[in-house]
Amino acid sequence: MAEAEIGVIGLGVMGANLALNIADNGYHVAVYNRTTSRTEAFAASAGALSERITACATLEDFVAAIRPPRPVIIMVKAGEAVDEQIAALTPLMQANDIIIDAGNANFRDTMRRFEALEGSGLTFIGMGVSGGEEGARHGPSIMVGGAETAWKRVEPVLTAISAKYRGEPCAAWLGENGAGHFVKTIHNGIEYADMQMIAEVYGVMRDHLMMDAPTIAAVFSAWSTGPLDSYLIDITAEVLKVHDAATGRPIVDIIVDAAGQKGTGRWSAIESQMMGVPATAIEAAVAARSLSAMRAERARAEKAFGLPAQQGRRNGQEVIADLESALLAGKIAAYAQGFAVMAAASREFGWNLPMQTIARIWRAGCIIRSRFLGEIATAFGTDPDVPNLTLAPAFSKMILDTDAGLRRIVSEAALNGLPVPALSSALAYFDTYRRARGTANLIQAQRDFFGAHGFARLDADGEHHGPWGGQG
Ligand code: NBP
Repeated sequence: MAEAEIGVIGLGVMGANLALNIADNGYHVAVYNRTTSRTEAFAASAGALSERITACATLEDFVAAIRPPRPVIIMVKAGEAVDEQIAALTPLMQANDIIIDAGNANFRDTMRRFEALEGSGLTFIGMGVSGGEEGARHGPSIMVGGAETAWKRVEPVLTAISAKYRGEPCAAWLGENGAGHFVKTIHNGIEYADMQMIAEVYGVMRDHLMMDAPTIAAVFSAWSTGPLDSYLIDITAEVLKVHDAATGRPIVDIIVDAAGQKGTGRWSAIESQMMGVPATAIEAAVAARSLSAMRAERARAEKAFGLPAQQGRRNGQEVIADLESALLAGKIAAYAQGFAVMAAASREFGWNLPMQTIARIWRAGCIIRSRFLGEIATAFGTDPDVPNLTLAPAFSKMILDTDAGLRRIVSEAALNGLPVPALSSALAYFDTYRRARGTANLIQAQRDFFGAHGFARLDADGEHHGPWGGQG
C-alpha cells in the first residue's frame, strides 16, 4: 500500500540524514539507494523512526510506495548521476509528481533539466541545501527554485525539516527554475571566502606571532562572542583545540595543507566573471585552494627562494585586535560581492531574488550562519535595492571602523611574506570601489591606441579617439 508522503533517493551522508529528519518530523518517507546494501544498512540503523520509513530495493517499489502526487527528493552526487536518476524515475512517475534535485547542482544544469522536463507533466524543483550532515539531520537551510505553485505543495514538509531561526523557518522559495541552486552556489562561494580569510588570519597568528594552536583557539573563542560570532568561527576554535591521540600534537598541525574542492566555489567565481560583477575575495579563495593543492611545487619553490626575512613585529595584542577588524572588513567585502553577483543574476535571469529573505534563511542551519547575516537581513529590509552592501549605512560604518585594521594586516603580511590573498583582494576591492576617479582612463587610452576602441571624454559627449599619430 502506498503510504509514504514523500520519497528520498540517495542515502549517502546528506540523503540519509534528510530522510531521518523527514521521518522525525512525522512524515512517512520512502527511501531508495542505487546500492541496495546501503539501503539495508540505513533501514537497520533507523531505530524508532523505522516505522515511518519504507526502504525499497527497486525504483519501481519506491515509486509505488509513495502516495500520488509524489514529491521525490533526489540527493545523489551532482552531475550525471542526477540525470541518470531522473531518466530512470521519469517513466515510473505520473502527472503532477514532483522531482526535487537537492544536491549541489550547477544551476545551468538545473535550467537544462527544467527545460527537458517541460511538457512531461512532471514538476521539477532545484533545491539548494546547506548545513552538512548535522544540518541535514536536524535542520538545514533550504533554498528553493522552481514554480511558486510547486513550492506551495512541498512547503509544509520543507519548512518542517528546515532549521529555525528564532522560530522562523530557514526555507524559502527564491524564484523560478535555477534560482535556488544559483543562490546555493553563491552561498558556497561566500563560504569559501569566509573559510579562506579565517585560514589567513590563523596563518598570521601561527607564522608571524608564532602562536600555538590552543592559543589561537582561545583568540577565535573570544571573537565568537563579538561581531564575528558565527558557526565557522566556532568550529575553528573547536578544531584548533583538538589533539591527535597518536602523537599528542594539535591535530591541525598534522593535517596536510592541501584543501579539496568540489566545484561550487569555482562556479561562483565563473558566474561572477560571466556577469562582469567582481567577486575577488571568492576568486582569491578558490585560487588559494588550487595553490594549496600544489604541495610538491610549493616545497620546491620554498627550497629555491626561501622565505622572506621577518620585518619585526608589533605587539601581539595589537596585531590580534587588527586581525579581528581585518576579518570583519574582509567579510563585509566578500558578502557585498556575493550579494552583488546574486543581484546581477537576478536581473539577467528574471528571478527577482529576495535579498532579505536570502539573508534570513542563512541565519541558521547553513555553514555561513552568523550574527552578521541578521545585520544583512536588516540592511536589505531597510533598502532592498542598495547596490552594494558597503553602502548600507550600518555596513558603511562597520567597514569604516575596521578597514584601518585590514590595511595594517595586509601591509604587515606583505612585508613578512605571509600570503593573505582573500584579505588583500577584499581590501583592493574596497579601495577600488570607494575611489571615484580610478585609473581605467589609461586603459582606455591604451585600447584606443592599439585597437581604435574609442573612449569617452569627461568634458564632452560621444565617442572619441586620441591623437596617437597613426601609431595605433
Ligand atoms: P555521498 O558521497 O555521501 O553519497 C553519494 C550518493 O550518490 C550515494 O547515495 C550514491 O549511491 C549516489 N550515487 C552516486 Br555517487 N552515483 C550515482 C548514480 N550514478 N546513480 C544513482 N546514485 C548515485 O554524498 P553526499 O555528501 O550525501 O552528497 C549528496 C549531494 O548533496 C551532492 O550533490 C553534494 O554536493 C550535496 N551536498 C553535500 C553536502 C555535504 O556536506 N556532504 C552539503 C550540501 C550539499 P551509492 O550508495 O550507490 O554509491
